[in-house]
Amino acid sequence: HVLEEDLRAAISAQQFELHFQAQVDAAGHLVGAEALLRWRHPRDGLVMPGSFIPLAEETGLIVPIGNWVLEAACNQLRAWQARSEARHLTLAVNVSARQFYQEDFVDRVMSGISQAEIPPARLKIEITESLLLRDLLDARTKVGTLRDHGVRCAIDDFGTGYSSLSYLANLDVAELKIDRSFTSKLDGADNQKELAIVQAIASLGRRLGLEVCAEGVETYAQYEVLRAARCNLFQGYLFGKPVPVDDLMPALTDQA
Ligand code: G
Ligand code: G
Ligand code: MN
Ligand code: NA
Repeated sequence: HVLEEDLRAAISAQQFELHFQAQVDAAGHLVGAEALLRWRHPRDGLVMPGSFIPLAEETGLIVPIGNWVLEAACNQLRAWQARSEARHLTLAVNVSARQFYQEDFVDRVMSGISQAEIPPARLKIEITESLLLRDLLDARTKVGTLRDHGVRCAIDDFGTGYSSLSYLANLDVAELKIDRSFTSKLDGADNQKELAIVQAIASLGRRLGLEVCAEGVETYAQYEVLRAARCNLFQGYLFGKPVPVDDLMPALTDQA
């Protein structure tokens, strides 16, 4: 059981790290990754976000933790920029409502980018539908300002929250991430509804000029269905679990 004081200690002891899950294109080429937070606990080993993010949100500690995530992501992008084989990779970070609605959130993002001297288009911000619901006006301003600076936002777990299609008309988001609850049923016998939903999201996204990422791709059959639906990014255990950076692109670390 995680306590607030444990979490505070973890921040000052710098016990957080990022793992990376590959994102590939329709040809199976690595095009980017999602950064996923882990807590390297001195006694309990690797602690997953489900065990501490809720408390971090409740206590507000998600703000300093999230700021660390942003900075670490920018630093990783900086390292990739120095390698010709990795220079094209994008990195997506998850952002909690509490962090996103801080007054200085956009400034934080932009100062992380400028300190790391990375192209803003390499960083993506993942937000959820429920986050948008909290203050649509502020969200719209923040998403728009980020986009003006070249930073793209993705709607995570798309289709599972209180989806309002008007978000898509009113927010300058760049990507939809189809929730894995749809993906996981695509190769089952009774897949008609999920298939229709995925095809509709993908074609809506295309018509709106958005990227469409399918999450939770575990089988080749799912990948084929999603490619046929014309999703353009794919993420899931088929391509790799979240791993430390050195395991994301082994070819990259061999040399150096
Ligand atoms: O693999 P996984 O257990 O890592 O991730 C579980 C959930 O934790 C994800 O759905 C994601 O939304 C959340 N999460 C992962 N990393 C972060 C992070 O850096 N910040 C926030 N706010 N949430 C994260
Ligand atoms: O941010 P988001 O809620 O999408 O977090 C991704 C979560 O989904 C992480 O916990 C990650 O470990 C998990 N995940 C990623 N790919 C797969 C997959 O192919 N199958 C399953 N079951 N979970 C996955
Ligand atoms: Mn995510
Ligand atoms: Na998701």
